[in-house]
Amino acid sequence: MRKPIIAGNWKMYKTASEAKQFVEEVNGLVPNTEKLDAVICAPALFLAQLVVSSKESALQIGAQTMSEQDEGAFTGEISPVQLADIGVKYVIIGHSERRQYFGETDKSVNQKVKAAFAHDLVPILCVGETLEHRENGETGSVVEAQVEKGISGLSEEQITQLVIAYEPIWAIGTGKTATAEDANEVCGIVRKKVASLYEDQTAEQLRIQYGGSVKPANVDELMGMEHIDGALVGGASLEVESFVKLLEAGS
Ligand code: G2H
Repeated sequence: MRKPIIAGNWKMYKTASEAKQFVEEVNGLVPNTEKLDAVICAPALFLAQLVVSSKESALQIGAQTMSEQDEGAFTGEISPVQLADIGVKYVIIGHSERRQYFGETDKSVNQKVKAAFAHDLVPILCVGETLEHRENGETGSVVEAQVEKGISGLSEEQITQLVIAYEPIWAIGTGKTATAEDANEVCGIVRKKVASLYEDQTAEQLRIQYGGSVKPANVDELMGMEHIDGALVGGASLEVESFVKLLEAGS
């Protein structure tokens, strides 16, 4: 049985005081940690404060990106060493917005995934196709290639700890959600691809999230699907009420 994981991705929203207030309100409302992993991936600026604010709760804190380097002259970057040092547990890697606006490639994404594991951070590796890919019938091949390149060089053990988020780019922040069947089909393709590269039981343990306009109204149906083990949630993770509803649905 795979443990469900609901992760909020706040993107570049909230002030420090709003972030602190959110976590303080959510702290007591996070369901039993045995049943679900609940994560908030906040702007880097607030991470240290939120780790402290969520110390007594099951809520875990994640970053939205990081450098693949441990340290050095890389102005503006944040390293996996620094994230791990302050108690961050998860890190989103290769979100489509990072690939689109910040030049991240499958190669750099793979380096970041490996760097995350090297410092005991759990990477949430994002993959997904554009609308054009989908209309051209290239969804499967595009996603398979992103997965294969993204996980290159990982051990069987690391695959069992990894989280892959399937996020069709056309469904991100648009209000359009893939149907649960379509999302499940692509998550199944992801698992099959991993099974072709690793042991079957390793692929069975891999957790795959769906992301793209997930909200309380559609989360049950998505989470009910065979290959969907959780959600990566942007907009609906910004309000306490809807985030808690998502956690309740996931547990
Ligand atoms: C996709 C998702 C979170 P939203 O980017 O990663 O955002 O739920 O707003 O579509």
